[in-house]
Amino acid sequence: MITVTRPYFPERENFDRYVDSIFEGCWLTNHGPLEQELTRRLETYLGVENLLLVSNGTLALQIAYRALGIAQMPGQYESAEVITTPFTFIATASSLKWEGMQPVFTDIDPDTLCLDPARIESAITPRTRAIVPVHVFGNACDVEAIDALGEAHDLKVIYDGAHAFGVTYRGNSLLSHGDASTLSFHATKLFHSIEGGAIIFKRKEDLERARKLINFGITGPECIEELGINAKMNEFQAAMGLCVLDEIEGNLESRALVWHAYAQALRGNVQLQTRQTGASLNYAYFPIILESESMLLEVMQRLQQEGYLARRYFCPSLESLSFLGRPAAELQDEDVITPQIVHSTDIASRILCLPLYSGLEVSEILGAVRIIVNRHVKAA
Ligand code: T4K
Repeated sequence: MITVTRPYFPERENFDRYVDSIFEGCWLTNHGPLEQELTRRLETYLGVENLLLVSNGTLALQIAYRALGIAQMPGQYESAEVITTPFTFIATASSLKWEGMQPVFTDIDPDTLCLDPARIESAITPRTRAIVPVHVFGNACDVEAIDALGEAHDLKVIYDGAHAFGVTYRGNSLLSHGDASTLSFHATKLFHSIEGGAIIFKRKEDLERARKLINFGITGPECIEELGINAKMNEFQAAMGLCVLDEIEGNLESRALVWHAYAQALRGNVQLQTRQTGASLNYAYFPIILESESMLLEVMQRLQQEGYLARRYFCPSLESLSFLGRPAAELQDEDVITPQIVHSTDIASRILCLPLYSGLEVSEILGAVRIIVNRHVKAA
């Protein structure tokens, strides 16, 4: 079966060398030498400063909220609101709710699939503390417009860049926008450390605070400065990250072949995500948007019959999940705004991500392409 993705497995001898160094050094976690090396190398590779490695991309978001002071702390303030997109993986919104904040969903641009900046301003209330946009499938958000809104309304901006590893925008790292950007290094990502993630802060002081928070708030042998959690990356995660980074160029080249083969065969036959001008491609995902949900279900079934497991990223649109909604009492409040979501619901019902990973042969995807094109031609 050709699955939607497959983890990148680096050269075994390279991984063994890093693992040998772990055994020799007798150091497994808590800011070990490989974690430090990976931090330095990622800062260089990505062209960023103030990068903090953490144990996964969900905790990266949660720690960023805490370090920037927007997460609700008991008794501090009630019902902090954060504007975010409903068209994303559940972790973007659940991390907010988990931290005691209320996600307020505003609609996406139906072409780029990212948060539409024009819809953000009318959703801002006195309770709004931040904006959490997502670079969906590695496509850059309209960062200029969103950063400007954050500044104008004194809101923190945290970009969920889980899909945006290595993406540049107008020559600089896309991840250098906002007060912070987060990454996921989950096994299914183009760069991974089995599980893992990172936060890239604009300001050094936020990085330093976050460094404390991921280690229980501890700053010295007998010094616990504030409430923290355990969100550290361990040495085996860092070893995998280093090996995957060693081979990142080949990984990207292999993905690019598949991505461009899909694009060439499908452009004009089926709707594709509109890429942001000035942003580079990282070949993380290949989504297609079909004409209707019934056509999507039919295409998915035909693909599965032929051995292709495409996935409905992202479905459902998150505003439909009642556990992310407001408590009933809050809905009575006069200043509560519930923006209308049209595009995200529509796109979520008819979008499909095709198999894409390093090592997938172009010849292996041709069957999938044929099924999609034939179905489209029949429908037209
Ligand atoms: N923000 C955004 C925008 C995100 O997309 C994500 C994660 C996060 C935040 C949170 O980051 P993390 O806390 O996860 O670091 C997968 C990933 O688990 C998840 O990391 C990712 N986004 C999401 C988009 O995709 P599932 O539920 O689709 O994973 P799963 O287990 O169904 O795997 C997908 C395919 O990969 C399978 O068909 C088989 C293949 N696979 C998977 C694994 C784990 C393998 O072949 N081998 C493997 O070891 O969520």
